[in-house]
Amino acid sequence: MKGATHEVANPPRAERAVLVGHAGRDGADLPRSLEELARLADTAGARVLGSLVQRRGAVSPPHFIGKGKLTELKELAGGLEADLAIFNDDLSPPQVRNLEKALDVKVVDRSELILDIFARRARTRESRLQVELAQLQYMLPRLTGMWRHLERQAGGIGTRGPGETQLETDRRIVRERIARLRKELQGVERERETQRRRRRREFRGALVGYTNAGKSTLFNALTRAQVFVEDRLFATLDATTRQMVSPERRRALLTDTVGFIRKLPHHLVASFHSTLVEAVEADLLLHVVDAADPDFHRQMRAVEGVLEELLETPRPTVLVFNKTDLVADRDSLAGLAVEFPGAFLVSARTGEGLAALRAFVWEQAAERTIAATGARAS
Ligand SMILES: Nc1nc2c(ncn2[C@@H]2O[C@H](COP(=O)(O)OP(=O)(O)OP(=O)(O)O)[C@@H](O)[C@H]2O)c(=O)[nH]1
Ligand SMILES: [Mg+2]
Repeated sequence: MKGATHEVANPPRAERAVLVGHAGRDGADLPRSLEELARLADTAGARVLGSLVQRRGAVSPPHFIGKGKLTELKELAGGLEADLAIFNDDLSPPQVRNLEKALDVKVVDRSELILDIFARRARTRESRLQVELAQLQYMLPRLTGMWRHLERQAGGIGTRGPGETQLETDRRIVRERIARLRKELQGVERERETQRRRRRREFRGALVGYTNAGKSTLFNALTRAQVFVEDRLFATLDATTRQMVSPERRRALLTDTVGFIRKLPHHLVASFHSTLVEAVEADLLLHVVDAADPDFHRQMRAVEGVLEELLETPRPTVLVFNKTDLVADRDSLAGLAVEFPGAFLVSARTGEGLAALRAFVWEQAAERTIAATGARAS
């Protein structure tokens, strides 16, 4: 991160943000989705001061929201002295420009916000390359859009010179950088491949799930590792793999991965593709769900959606409902067991249910060893 030491000495003032949602996009999901947007904004370092929702009508092309809502938003942002309006949906490049002009504040959409968080959180060389690649790909059509816009606005003979050339140059620079990043990433992937080959013979499990479900906490509990855990979104960006050792000294590998979220920016999934695929191509996926989150059904569907996008063939998956210590109502836990037979109910924090989960992993590992030996024998 540039100027990191500077930031510590002189922390920047948090940006003041208002959130904007459109029921036309999220429907009944909107309140939850906006709550999540507020958490994302907080994770990105903004202070959320208010929000505005368009409940009726279709998405309108010039400003995404309708005229009346636009006026309302301008008043709200002005009254709160906001620097920033964060939209819960992806905006087209012209929409961003129109909105910034009308509102006189910076406008950011959901994808851009998530990309920003990833950029702040990326620590290893690989994740930095991946995030930068995603950001540039997100930016590229926006540069193009700006260029088209200028062309249209200025128009005519004699106005197509320097402006167009400059933007063409920008696009070329971005494209070249994208090509270079891709190459560097291929290099990193080759290094991984060597590691992967070495690990192929061992039983591998991978923790997947919605962001903040408690994957890293569970990972630490199961492997006694010290992976970073935080009550914020996207605490983990890099896949980490550690050994699990059974009482009989049997070994298996467990991988902790980046969390998923609904409307995960497409470019991010694309650039993290190799890391994610490697992680989720495990012998067993442990889908970790935050049992204490009232929204967990939707979160599960979002995770399943990303997994489908990543995997050609589904992997053996077991559901792990975590944070049972936060579910005061024991009946609802019993309900979960009925609704999802075969799922594990655990608390990574208190250790409740972990013994059964461990036993299951070892059982699976043993079965696979038998199957593999059998296959070799035949
Ligand atoms: N009460 C309780 N809190 C938990 C439990 N497991 C995790 N947490 C908390 O939930 C928050 C998120 O935990 P993480 O382990 O970072 O979650 P994650 O799924 O790895 O999140 P990302 O890396 O952001 O995707 C932290 O504040 C944890 O302390 C649990 O079993 N009970
Ligand atoms: Mg994590």
